[in-house]
Amino acid sequence: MQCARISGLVLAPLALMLSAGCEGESEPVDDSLSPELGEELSGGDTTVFDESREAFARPARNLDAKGREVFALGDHLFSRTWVTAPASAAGNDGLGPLFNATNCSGCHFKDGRGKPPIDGTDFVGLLLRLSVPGATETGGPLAEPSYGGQLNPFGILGVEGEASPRVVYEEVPGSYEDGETFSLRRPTYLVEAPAYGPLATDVLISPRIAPAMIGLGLLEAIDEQTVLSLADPEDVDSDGISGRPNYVYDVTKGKTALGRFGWKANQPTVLQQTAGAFVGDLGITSSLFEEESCTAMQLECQSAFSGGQPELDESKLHNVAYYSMTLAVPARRNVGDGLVLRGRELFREAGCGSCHAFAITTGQIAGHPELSNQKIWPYTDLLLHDLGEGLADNRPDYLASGTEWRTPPLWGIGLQESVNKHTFLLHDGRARDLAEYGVPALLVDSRVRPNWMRIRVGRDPS
Ligand code: HEC
Ligand code: HEC
Ligand SMILES: [Ca+2]
Ligand SMILES: [Ca+2]
Ligand SMILES: [Ca+2]
Repeated sequence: MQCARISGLVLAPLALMLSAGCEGESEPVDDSLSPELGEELSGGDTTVFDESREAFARPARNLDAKGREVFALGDHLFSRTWVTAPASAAGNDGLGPLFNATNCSGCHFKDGRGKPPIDGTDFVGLLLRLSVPGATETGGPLAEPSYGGQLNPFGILGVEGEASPRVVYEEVPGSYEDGETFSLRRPTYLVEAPAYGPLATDVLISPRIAPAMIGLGLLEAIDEQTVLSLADPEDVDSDGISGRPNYVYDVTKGKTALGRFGWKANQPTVLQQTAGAFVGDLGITSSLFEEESCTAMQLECQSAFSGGQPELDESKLHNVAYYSMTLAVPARRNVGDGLVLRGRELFREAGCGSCHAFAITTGQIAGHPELSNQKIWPYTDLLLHDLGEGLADNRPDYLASGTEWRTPPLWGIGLQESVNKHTFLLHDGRARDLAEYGVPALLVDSRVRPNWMRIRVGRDPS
């Protein structure tokens, strides 16, 4: 993240609170502020102290030796390249027939965040979820009839990739109250050269960037009751914030469960998200999702070689899920720094913490003593919030409407630039830097704006 002057008087310290690490700023600071006990331990005892490019790639600090072995096995599977079946090394094949990438780290590069594609480059790191209006019997989005629930740009030999997606950005100018101008990007997605006929005329497209992989097991370890205690769907306390839970289908339990993962809290567990990524992004089946994602139109896809029934055995699936759950959160830096503390106060006063919740204590999670009963600082409530038309994808996902998004955790976000060499933020990567995430964050839906505009930042869009 950059340390340059950020537009508006307030964003700079806010940015610093999240990114921490700029030096040489000369703003007056309030000496009475001090960090809370353990505030730097974003992930409790799991927290690692690492600011390097590997900051998102470490196992939980308190993980025992046995856990570290499983972590290492999962790590290998997360970054290895999968190949087409049949391959000489049985158990390592099954890529495709349709896919988005050949390994998990192709999108979650260095266990961090994907980079939105620039025109002319391969469309990885960002994927397009597809559906048509309506819902399945379990309440999920209804897949687009010819292309399924996700656009897969690539196919194995003999199977055509689904299309060539592209994104074009429009610059939308705006200005702050002090007259300084800014420009925000508004993306439009084009699905060019569709190989299986035209897309449904009422197709709904949700662009989603690959999020960082840190601290996911801790988020799963938060008791459902704790999440629900942060919800206020009818805004009974009239503070303008009305977070509500998503409820989604849990395949293993065979019933509905609280949604926690994905940009719309559309997945209940890391295990299900992992199995979903294997089949949806790589084309690799597992016990949770035994069917390849070929639609009725995709005949070559249906008759392609399989890498096994299922392709991924149970222990491999378990190891990758375990890895995904135990990637550590790096510590917050410079928590005692005057500017950082001032940023924290502004963050609080502006009401950011009403959604990006401060400290939460995890509950008990089976098989993971290292994640249980930890005081963590995730800066998320895991709830859905209506952010208005500007950020809408207009594609419902279980209970999430077309304008709702799950509050993303902010832990570690200041290290994104070191790890991923870019500063793009938000669900589709449209925000190019600090100032741009600040602006959309402040220009949301009028129902939430009045409260957290108590500090007057940015321009009123109306
Ligand atoms: C094509 C890019 C891509 C690939 C490849 C990919 N992912 Fe993801 N991943 C995403 C996107 C996009 C999301 C957000 C999904 C959503 O919002 O529905 C995500 C979300 C996740 C999450 C939940 C994170 C969170 O904060 O909610 C986990 C866990 C995950 N992926 C694991 C994996 C694993 C394991 C693999 C390899 C089997 C993998 N991913 C491969 C793009 C990718
Ligand atoms: C009403 C709840 C709410 C409030 C209040 C709120 N946010 Fe957010 N924030 C969200 C949601 C939801 C997103 C995801 C939006 C998206 O991806 O399109 C988000 C995204 C972000 C992101 C980008 C995260 C990422 O992973 O890309 C940052 C940074 C951020 N908010 C900071 C702030 C700051 C600073 C404030 C206070 C000025 C604030 N937010 C207030 C709900 C909120
Ligand atoms: Ca396959
Ligand atoms: Ca597809
Ligand atoms: Ca409220």
